Amino acid sequence: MMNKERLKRVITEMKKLGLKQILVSDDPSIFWLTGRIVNPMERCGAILIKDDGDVHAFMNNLFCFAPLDGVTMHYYADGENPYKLIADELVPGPVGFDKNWASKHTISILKERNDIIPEFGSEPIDICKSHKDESEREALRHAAKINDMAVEFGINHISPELDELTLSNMIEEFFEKHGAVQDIQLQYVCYGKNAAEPHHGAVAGEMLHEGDAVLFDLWAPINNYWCDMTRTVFYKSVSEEHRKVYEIVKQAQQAAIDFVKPGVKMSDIDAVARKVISDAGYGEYFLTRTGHGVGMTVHEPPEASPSCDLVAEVGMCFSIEPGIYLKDNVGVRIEDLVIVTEDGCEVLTKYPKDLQVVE
Ligand SMILES: [Mn+2]
Repeated sequence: MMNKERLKRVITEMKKLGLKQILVSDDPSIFWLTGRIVNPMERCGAILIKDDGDVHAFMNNLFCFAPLDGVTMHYYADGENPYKLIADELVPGPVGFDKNWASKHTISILKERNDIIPEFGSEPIDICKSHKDESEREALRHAAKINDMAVEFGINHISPELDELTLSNMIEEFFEKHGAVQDIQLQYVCYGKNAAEPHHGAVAGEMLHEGDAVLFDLWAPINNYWCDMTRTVFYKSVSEEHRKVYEIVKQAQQAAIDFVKPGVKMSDIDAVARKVISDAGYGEYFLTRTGHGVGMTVHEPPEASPSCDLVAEVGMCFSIEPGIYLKDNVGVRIEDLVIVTEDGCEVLTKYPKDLQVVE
C-alpha cells in the first residue's frame, strides 16, 4: 500500500519546488513509496503524484500490479497506448519527469499534449529518500555488516594464484550467499598500478606481485539496500612511498568523518578531505569526489563534492572515500558509509583501517 507519511513528505517538497505534478518511474522510488517491487523493463510504468494529493498509477497488466489504496489505477495491455492514459490525467503546465526515465516515454507523453512543459521531477523524492528512517538505517547497517565480512573474505583469499577477476567472482558469490540477490555489480579488485585507476574493475589475467597494493571496492544490494566500502592493503611488503600515501589517505578520510554533523555543507566535507591531501602535496592526485549518497541505489544524493550545495542532515547516508591515484604506480582509497546523527555520524562499516601487509 501507499506509504502515506512518505507521500505527504514528497508533496511538501513538491510545493517547495513549485511542482504541481510529477511522474515517478524509478523502480526504487516506486518501491520506497509503495513497498512494491515493479520492473516494467522497456514498457511504460509510472505513478503520477499531484500536489493536491491525487495519485494515479499506470501499469501494463502483464506485471500484476495490484490496486493500491487511495490510488486511481490505470491498466493497459500490450498494443494499447499508455501515453494517452497518462496525458489525459495531466494538468496544463510543468510536469516533473524522473531523471532516468527513457526518452521514448517522456517524448511520447509530450507528443500527446502541447500544453505541458517538461521539468526535472526527481528532486522531491530524492530529497525525502536521502533522509533514512529507522527501518532503512537498520537495513543499511545490516548491509554494511555483510560488506565488512566480504572485505575480510577478500583479504583472507589474497593469493598469487588468483587473478583479479577470479577473486572478484569469489567475492560476488560470497555476497550472493549473504543475501545479495539482484543487480549485483562487478566487485572491484585491483592489483598494483591498476588501483591507480579509480574505476578499474577486475580483469582476467591480472596477477599479483610482491609490493602491490590490493584495492577492494565492494558493493551489493542486500534486501534492497546497498552497501559500498573500500579497503586497500599491500601484498608481502610496502614501500616507504606507498606507506606515506596510505597514511595521508587514512588521515584525510578520518578528518572528513570527524567533520560530519548536521548543518555542515556537503561541499565542505569534501574540502576537509581535500585539504589534508593537498597539504601533503598530493592534491592533484585526488581524482574523485569525496563521497556519494547510498540507499536503495548505490549512487544517489547527496554527494560530498565541491559542487554540492546540500547540507548534511540527520538520517542521511553517504560514503566518505578519498583517495590518491599515482598513475602507473599505486592507488589507495579508503571508503566507509556513514549516517548523520544528532551530534556527528555513525560509521557503518567497521573493518580496521590500519595499514595491513598481507602474506
Ligand atoms: Mn562508493
